[in-house]
Amino acid sequence: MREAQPKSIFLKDYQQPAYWIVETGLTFELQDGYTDVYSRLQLQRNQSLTADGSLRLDGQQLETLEIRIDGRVLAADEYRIEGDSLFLSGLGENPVLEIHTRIQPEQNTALEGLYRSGSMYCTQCEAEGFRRITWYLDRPDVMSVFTTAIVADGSRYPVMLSNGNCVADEILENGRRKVTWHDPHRKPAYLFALVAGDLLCKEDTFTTMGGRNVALKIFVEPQNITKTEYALDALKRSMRWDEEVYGREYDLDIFMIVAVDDFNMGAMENKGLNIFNSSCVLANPATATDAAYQRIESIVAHEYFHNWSGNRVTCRDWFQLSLKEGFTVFRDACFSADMHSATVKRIEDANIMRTVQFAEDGGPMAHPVQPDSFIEISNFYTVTIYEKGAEVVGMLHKILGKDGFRKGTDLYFDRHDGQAVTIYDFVKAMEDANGVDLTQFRLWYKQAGTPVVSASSEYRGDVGELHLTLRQSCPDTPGQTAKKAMWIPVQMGLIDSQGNDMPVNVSPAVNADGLATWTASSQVLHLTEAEQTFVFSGLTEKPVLSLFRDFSAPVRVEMQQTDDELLFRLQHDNDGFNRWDAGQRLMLNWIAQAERSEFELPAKARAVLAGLLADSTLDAAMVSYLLTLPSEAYVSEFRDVVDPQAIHLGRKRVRLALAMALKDEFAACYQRLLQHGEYRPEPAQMTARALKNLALSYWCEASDAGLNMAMRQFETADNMTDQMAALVALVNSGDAELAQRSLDAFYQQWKQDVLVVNQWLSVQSGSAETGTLEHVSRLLSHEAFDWRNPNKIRSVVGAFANQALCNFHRTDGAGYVWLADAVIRLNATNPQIASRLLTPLTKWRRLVPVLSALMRAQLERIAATQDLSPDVYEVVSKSLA
Ligand code: 0A1
Ligand code: ZN
Repeated sequence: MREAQPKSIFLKDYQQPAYWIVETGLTFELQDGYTDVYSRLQLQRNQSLTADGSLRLDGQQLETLEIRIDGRVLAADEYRIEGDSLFLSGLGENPVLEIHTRIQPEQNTALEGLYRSGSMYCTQCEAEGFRRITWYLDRPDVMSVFTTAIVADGSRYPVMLSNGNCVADEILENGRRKVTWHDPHRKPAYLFALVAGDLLCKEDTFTTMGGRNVALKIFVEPQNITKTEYALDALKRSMRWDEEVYGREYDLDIFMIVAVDDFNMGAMENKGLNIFNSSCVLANPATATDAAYQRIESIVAHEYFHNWSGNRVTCRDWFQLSLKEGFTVFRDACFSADMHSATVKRIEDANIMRTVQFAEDGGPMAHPVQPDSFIEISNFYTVTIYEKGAEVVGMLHKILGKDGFRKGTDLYFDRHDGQAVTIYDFVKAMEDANGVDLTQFRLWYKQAGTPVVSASSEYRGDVGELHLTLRQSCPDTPGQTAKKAMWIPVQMGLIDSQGNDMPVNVSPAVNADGLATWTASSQVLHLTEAEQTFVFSGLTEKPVLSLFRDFSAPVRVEMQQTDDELLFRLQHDNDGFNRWDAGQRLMLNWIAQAERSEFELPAKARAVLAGLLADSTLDAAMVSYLLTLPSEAYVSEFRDVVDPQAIHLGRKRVRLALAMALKDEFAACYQRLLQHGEYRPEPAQMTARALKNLALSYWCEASDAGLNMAMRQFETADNMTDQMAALVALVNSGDAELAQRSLDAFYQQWKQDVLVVNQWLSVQSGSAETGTLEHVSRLLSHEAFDWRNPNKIRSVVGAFANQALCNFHRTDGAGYVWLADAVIRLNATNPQIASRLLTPLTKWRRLVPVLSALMRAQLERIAATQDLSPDVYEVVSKSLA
């Protein structure tokens, strides 16, 4: 373990800075091997503090060449550098600070600050990357107007970009080119960006609702210029949607997107200059799957929406991260729901919550949507901050209704435009705009852990009443016990024997605090106490309960329903999300049963599933989800003790039983949905392909005819969705020789295309059949692999540890050793990625004892490694605590 352990930072310690930075002038001299950065900061003493003229600035891995205050060069004894801090003293009210630093983008493998990706320079400054560029007050509440000059060899870097508008472009006496950008909007340093490279640009324009003409530009490496159309289209649709749904207009004359191959995350919302992981922006039909198209659409929208939720109104400190992320994920989710199917989007989001977020909430890294403390902020770009944060905003939407919610966001944007604010301010705007008290609701931001709601009901036929008792509790999480009851919106319905919703008359009308218990317009029951009983009256028959429709709250629901009731709801529930939920519960029961003995699909269930497959009036994408078994990770979240090998076996048996029992139906469904004509990434075609390829995957498992069809589809497909689906089917066919032959052919066809090759890597690493330890180890020395590229690491190491659970959880523990080796290696080069890869190892406590001990031993080995980064240290130490 390291000598001086990194320290936690606490929300309660927040203090305003001693100085503000009114203006920031930057000049970057890009040279081979190093970059000189000249900054000129116009400071202003913070009047609200009794500051004494001393100041601490943040900096990391900087070579400090000169510091001037008000034009005077400081002698070495006039400032102090200690670790990552620069201390200055004796500053006046409005000093000008000029600093010359030298940095080495070429050596920057952490991909934070200024770094090289291929032949270009780019930046990533969120959360604390700017301090790797120059000494600064690198915190989101310090907002400044930036002017940035880039000086470089114009022939090698014809494109030089930064935030805002280009205000000058000149050739210097020495022949180098200097391009200057000015961003009129005050912003924190985390939104700063710079790009320089030999890039091509795809252009378009957008006219805003106020009549402003905006130039839209996507910059890519030349070979990718044919992959920009869809992102541009998604961008225009996002801009229009934000005007229509939130009344938000874009505010600069230019909006730019740049695609880079080496990027730690998906994308970044830098003001006017979004930088994207190339996998989240580039697509054409031959190389991108429908899933990739949809990911691109939602990430383009997400980053664009940040222009208001994040940039115009930003975060006071990083404990408020979900203020921008939760809200923006909610916004992009509604956008995707509007572009495609709202039900399907809800299913996908609930699936992530249950598979990944509930796991986080139940593990050692559990934290509230507004954390109280952290060691390394990079570790807090989590599903809790993003997805649970979005769910919390979604509950506000459910509680306030569409119009009330919009009143709240209008007030929030108006009130706080240009400010760095808190989650409290966001909720306050919702309260003030609607005249409601959300004090109890705020607990959703403060309490970690997944609440459990258990439901029990009793039907009293003689009086036509159903008595429903709901109890809520929330498990202890690290540092938090004895949680209070939360405000949980329960969207619900009562279904009669014909499958119709019955009228709801509920009492009592108000709870102990006088709050209404039922909102008829949204069909929401408000659970606000630890235990509440609701009486539904006027019932002419015993209803089937449908609770938490539309996944109305991020909770675990415990409710006894028989397999027959579940099957009934799978068939009849008027809420598409709950049809899926009922089906998943049923399948969980089947999997548990199949772990113990051979499984045969019950005749009744067979009939219902066959009916779904044949029903062409249903949304095909929804049907494909209804027929998809819960993943092994999903199943694990419903177990107290996890035995990955047993779950794998149970799931495999159920899958085979479904495939065999519905063989003819799958074949017919596949044939019915075969598409002719040109591929287009549009909703109607996408949903049909989703179901067609699901049918193919089952059909393959049941018969040679299906397998032959997969081979044909693999060879003849004119689009990646179909080719990839066929490849996955062949890889998982159980015929090792066929799998390898298909993988080889695919690689030969696509080895020139990095993004396709990454998909090829992840298909094999993530497969139970091919993703063996021996195989993934060989992939690490394949020409297509590169330890410096996060996408490739995710495709091989991430896919192995998160998807092929039976391989990762080998009973000899070798999978854990292998992952720990990867983490230790990456700790030295890219701590953010190292730390993210650790997640599967944090789950050791719930595993069966033998595996648990083996996994823990690997965490201990990592903990004992020299020079652990704060990122890895935090996750490992919290996991072992
Ligand atoms: N704000 C970005 C996410 C992001 C965060 C950190 C990064 O680098 C460490 C990069 C991107 C978003 O929400 O899209
Ligand atoms: Zn975001």
